[in-house]
This record gives sequence, C-alpha cells and structure tokens, in this order.
Amino acid sequence: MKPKIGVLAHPAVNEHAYLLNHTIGGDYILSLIEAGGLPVIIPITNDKELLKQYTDLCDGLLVPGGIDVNPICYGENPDSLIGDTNMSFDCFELDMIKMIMEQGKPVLGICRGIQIINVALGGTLYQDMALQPGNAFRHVQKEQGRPGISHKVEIEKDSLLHQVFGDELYVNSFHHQAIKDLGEGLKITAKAADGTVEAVEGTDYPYLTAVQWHPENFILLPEKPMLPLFVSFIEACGK
Ligand SMILES: [Mn+2]
Repeated sequence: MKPKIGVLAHPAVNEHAYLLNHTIGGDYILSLIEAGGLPVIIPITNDKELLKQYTDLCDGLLVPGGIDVNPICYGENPDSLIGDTNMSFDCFELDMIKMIMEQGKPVLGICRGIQIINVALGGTLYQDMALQPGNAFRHVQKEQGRPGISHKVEIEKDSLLHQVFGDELYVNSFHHQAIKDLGEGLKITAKAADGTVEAVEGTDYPYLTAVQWHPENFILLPEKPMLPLFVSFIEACGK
C-alpha cells in the first residue's frame, strides 16, 4: 500500500449552501500522487476523536496554503493589514499538526502551512510583510501564471532542502505574511535576499519541512522541478 498522506482541507464559500465547502487545490493532490503517495483529504472539523482517527490512519501530513492565521493564535491583536481569518479552521489545523507530531509522523508545510506549523510550535508571524524590518520586496507575485518565478532563495547547507535542491532555488511567491519569531524545535533552512524566512525544518524530528512558496504549482511543467521535494516527503512517510 502506498503511504497515506493526510491533506488538510481548506474552507471555501459555497454560494448554494449555508455550510462552507471543504476544498483542496488539485495541484497538491497531483503532486502527492506523482510522488507515489495516496492522498487522504481530511475534512475541517473540531471533533478531536475524528482527528485522532485521521492521525492514526495517515502516514504523514501535508499542511497546504490558505488564508491568514488569526493572530490571537500567537498572542497578538489584529493589525489593520491582516487578511481573512477563520478561528475554528486554525484550531483544526493546530490540533492536527500537534497530534501528527506526537506520533512523530512526517509533515510537509506549504505557504500558510509553514506559518501555522510555526505558530503550532510557539512562533509568531509578521501580519503583513510591510511590518518586517528592512525593505521586504514584493512577495505577492505579479509574474503571470502560478509556476512563474518571483525571487531566489538561498538554502542552508546542513538541511534536507539542500539535499533536494542544492545551494539556491528560484521560487514563486504568493504570501503577504512571513515568519517573525521562530517556533521551538525549528531551524531556518532558506531565506530570500531581503531576509524573509522561506523554509524551515525540524531540528530534532524525523521529517518536518516547510516552505513559504508553492512547489505544487510546478507539477504540470514537463521537467517537474519541484517534484523531488514531494518525493522526499513521500519516501519519509513510507518508512
Ligand atoms: Mn517569497
């Protein structure tokens, strides 16, 4: 059996019904399948017993991109530059990250994923990159097309990311927030030239990697340049 990869669903407005839809982008799913995984979409719920069963079921967890994390989750009031938030969705994701990590199972975070993993481990965020010291450059990409390139990241040598991509990588960028204070048990593994944290890994954890860009958006390019990241994750989930 292929490794079962829990993928956290994201809330989306359903104009035909009162309840929110539970959604996930197709490029996350395709990337996991191409890398040899068996995606299991986990619906948004605050029922801890259900979340425990999903935790037991899955061999690893993908925490995808999405809306802003409510700053209450890291002890701050909302800045005027904050985007849309959803507290019960935050609680769902924070609970799943903590429960999966209690079992030592692999975790891959993408965009909002890196941010909420950081918050789950006690870290904080810049609610908007205008609040980041120095002049952060534009990380909400204007280049057309999701796999378009926005900026370069420099990768730390002693990291899993370096084994996958080497010294540097050109990435897309669709975030207006970024990591401020680093969560416990995390190390920075890639930065942009303006100092923005673009990737982290767990320091004392079997497999915990998170990136601020969107590697899944590259899956339809013939050369699939970001697929090796998903392959490394699925391999860790299969052990
Ligand atoms: Mn960026």
